[in-house]
Amino acid sequence: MQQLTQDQVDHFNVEGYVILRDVFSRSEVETLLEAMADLLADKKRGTPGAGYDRWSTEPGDALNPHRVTYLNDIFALDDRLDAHMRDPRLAGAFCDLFGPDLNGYQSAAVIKTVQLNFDYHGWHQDAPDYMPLSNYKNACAITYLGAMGPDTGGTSLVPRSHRVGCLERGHVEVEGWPMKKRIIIGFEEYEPRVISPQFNPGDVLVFDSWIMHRANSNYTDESKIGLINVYMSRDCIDLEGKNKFQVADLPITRDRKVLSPGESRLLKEREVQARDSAG
Ligand SMILES: O=C(O)CCC(=O)C(=O)O
Repeated sequence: MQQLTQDQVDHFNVEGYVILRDVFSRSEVETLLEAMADLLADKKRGTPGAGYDRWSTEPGDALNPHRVTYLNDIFALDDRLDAHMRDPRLAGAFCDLFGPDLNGYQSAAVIKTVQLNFDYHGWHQDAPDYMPLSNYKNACAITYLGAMGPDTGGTSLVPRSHRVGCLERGHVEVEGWPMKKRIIIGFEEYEPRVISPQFNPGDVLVFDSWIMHRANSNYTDESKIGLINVYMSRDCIDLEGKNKFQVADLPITRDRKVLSPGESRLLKEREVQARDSAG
């Protein structure tokens, strides 16, 4: 079933993003928060596949006691998060954008810990990390599990910046900081066009992997969680096999039908074998 209106598809194509409001209900958000709380409870500093707050090693809040800032391949860690990645409202929206056959690219959580200055995360485009890809049909959905805005862990974007190509990237020292800040060289030109929407729990931001964006700081006393699902069209090929996540090349839909975890696994094995034997 079509999930996006033509206006929403056009908005994504022209602006490089679209905000979908109230996609997930309060109780669905609660379930996802419970899943994340279960995962975060035992993610002690140093766990592979996780990143941690670089400012503080003090205990965080009840939701995120070890101050995890990101966690990869969450679909493989909890059935509720696997089900979220396959939710027809997300997968269907991406089918409306990219066609009937989708593969996964990333399944992660970005967690803005309590009082996190996330400025170091910096302005960036995702695509330079993914390139070379065979086409542009690759984009990210963030599902917000809290009220998240400019200084409360939301996401800022530069509308229409997705078709300027990949800009040069850099890292700069900031006095007194324990880490370098990621930057886009020449970003000043785009700065006046930045938007920082307010998101409510259950809202979804879909954005093109070439758009300039930034994860915002969280100056509250509650961890704020965004679930990241990056999907791409099956014909968007990762030409150098750069993607080492477990979700890489995992079939999510075929002919718009959402596959079960078992169907996905089997099909991935078959498709990878067929590709390898074709050389
Ligand atoms: O968590 C966010 O607000 C943005 C995430 C982000 O920058 C990314 O996934 O590349």
